[in-house]
Amino acid sequence: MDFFSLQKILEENTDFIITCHVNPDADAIGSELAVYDILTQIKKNARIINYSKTPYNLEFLDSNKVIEKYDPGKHDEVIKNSGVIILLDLNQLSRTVKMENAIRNSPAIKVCIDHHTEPENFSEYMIVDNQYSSTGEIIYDFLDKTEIAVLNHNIATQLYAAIMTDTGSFRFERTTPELHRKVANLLEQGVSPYEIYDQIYAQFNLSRNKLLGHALASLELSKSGKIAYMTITQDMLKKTGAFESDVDGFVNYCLEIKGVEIGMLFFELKDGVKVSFRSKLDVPVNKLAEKFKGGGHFNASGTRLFNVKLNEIQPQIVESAEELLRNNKN
Ligand SMILES: [Mn+2]
Repeated sequence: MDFFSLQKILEENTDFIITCHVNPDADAIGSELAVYDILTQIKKNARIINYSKTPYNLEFLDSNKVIEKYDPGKHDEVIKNSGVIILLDLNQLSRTVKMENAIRNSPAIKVCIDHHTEPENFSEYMIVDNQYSSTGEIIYDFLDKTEIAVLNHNIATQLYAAIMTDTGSFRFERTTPELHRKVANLLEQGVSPYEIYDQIYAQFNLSRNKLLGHALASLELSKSGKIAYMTITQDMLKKTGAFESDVDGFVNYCLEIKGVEIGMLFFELKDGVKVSFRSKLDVPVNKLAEKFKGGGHFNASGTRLFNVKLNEIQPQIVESAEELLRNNKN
């Protein structure tokens, strides 16, 4: 679908639901709030309903507290009766966890705007392009091309937060001259890079940094020395009082070791294991995630495995990562 077809859908409908993936990041939350502002500007009814609670370091983005946490009793009817459901920063309906059935069964038009690989084709209205740095950048282009609404200070803040975080503060591969030109236009709206960075990355609870200490202490290197991995257990969470969302970004420390090409974070869930993969430029860790029922981007991916034990799955995944590196050299 192109931007003008999307514009038409927004203009021709009245009631909208906006949602994103489980454990939302700033790209998800910022994109939602930007789309919400656009819809509000063109006098539409919009609600943001998310499966997960907003992480506390992103709450400043939702200063009017419009994001609702999913409650089946309250929201299943709303999802059923809405005209359009806009899904952001995800391209598989299962990423909405317990909202999936309500969304799948709703007769609403489903619009998907995303930049991940391997989309599930659940709708004819999809803008999915993994050449984009972030979902926020797609929203930027949509606004820029269609001029459906005004790029105001709030939208600029949301999109800046989305783009800054998904580019690793403007260092990942999709950080292009064009992207910087777009971001310059966001800054023209008076957005403060210092303030947004500070809110997202420098206002954590002490418990999060204590957990980071445990994570760093758990670091191990694989035989080849090219894979570094850390492990977070439920016990560490309990000890420190940190949240699952606090581990966002920890995995990047694995790549900050000389000679390491793949970084992995193993997070023990109550009923399984969550694994995050990161890699240096030419190593496709999306392949690794796909091998273990997950997905994502070339350099950043992940998976959730249920009914497996950490100590059993960890050596298997480390070995698969070694294999990927061996094959990648050929
Ligand atoms: Mn994203």
